Amino acid sequence: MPKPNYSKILSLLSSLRGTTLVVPHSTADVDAVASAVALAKLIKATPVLLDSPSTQARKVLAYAGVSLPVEKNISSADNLVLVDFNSPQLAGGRKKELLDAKNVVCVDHHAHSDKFEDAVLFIDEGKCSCSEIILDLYHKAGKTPDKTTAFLLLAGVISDSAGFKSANTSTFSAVSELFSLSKADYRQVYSLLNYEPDFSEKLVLLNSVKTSLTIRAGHYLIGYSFEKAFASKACVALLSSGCDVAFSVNKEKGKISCVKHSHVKQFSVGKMFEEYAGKFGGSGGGHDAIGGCTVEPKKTVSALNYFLKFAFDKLK
Ligand SMILES: [Mn+2]
Repeated sequence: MPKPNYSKILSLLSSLRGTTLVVPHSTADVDAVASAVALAKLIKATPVLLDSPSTQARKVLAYAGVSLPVEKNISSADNLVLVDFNSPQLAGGRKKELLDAKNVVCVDHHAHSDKFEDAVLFIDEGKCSCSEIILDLYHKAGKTPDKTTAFLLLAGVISDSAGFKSANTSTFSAVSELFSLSKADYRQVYSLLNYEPDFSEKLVLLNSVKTSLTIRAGHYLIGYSFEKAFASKACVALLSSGCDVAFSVNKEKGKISCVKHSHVKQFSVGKMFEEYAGKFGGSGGGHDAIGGCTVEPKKTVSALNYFLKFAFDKLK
């Protein structure tokens, strides 16, 4: 993948004519809503949602005093800038409208095998959050995010780096800049992002550990379990309980998620799904340590077996 050219994408975004909506993925998380609000401010566009955001994103927006409307009429805009996603798979029930839109630009940090075909894609996989990409666009434009925008971007970086677990060196300079611009208090941001999970979530996570199956591959343990919700958190629960690689599987929907510990260097989760989900009639992608795919529901178990064997062969 060529090195992302920030000057080029900034001049393209700044030269968009007519009305522009900045749109995060379906069930937008903190990184996605922060990126939408901040980028819209930078390029004088309007941030909107496809549907209601995640609980965490709702809390962060409310704390920051920012409200984002759900836009019913996406197709009336001249341009769409999609943030924190580049695949129609992440558009939820609004997939068709986005596929039909004319001028689409994606600004993202994820790899995905099923990308918007006619869109201009700007993907910096080196960033652990889309918020860091947006901050770099501010730098390129010679602008400084205001206090509220800096706070949102800060929350975006902290939440998408999973509390710095997937951070890299440049994440810390971004975070230090955003702390001083937002004058935010770390404990306050931390407690905002680490709310008490609701009861159903606690039950799902405990059950995922209780019912998980494990495979030994050399010194490593690969765990998997079947859930209908909280997939990536269920994987993290397995990692905290001793697994090195964890899968969470939703058979009804054909969804497989995977998270691995950062000490597992033998393969990239995102690349694995990007490359092989197509064998099972689906698509997928993600990052080095976290990713997911959606396959034909009746092929879920064969896909799971394939990915378990893939991880086993890399680790044994
Ligand atoms: Mn993100």
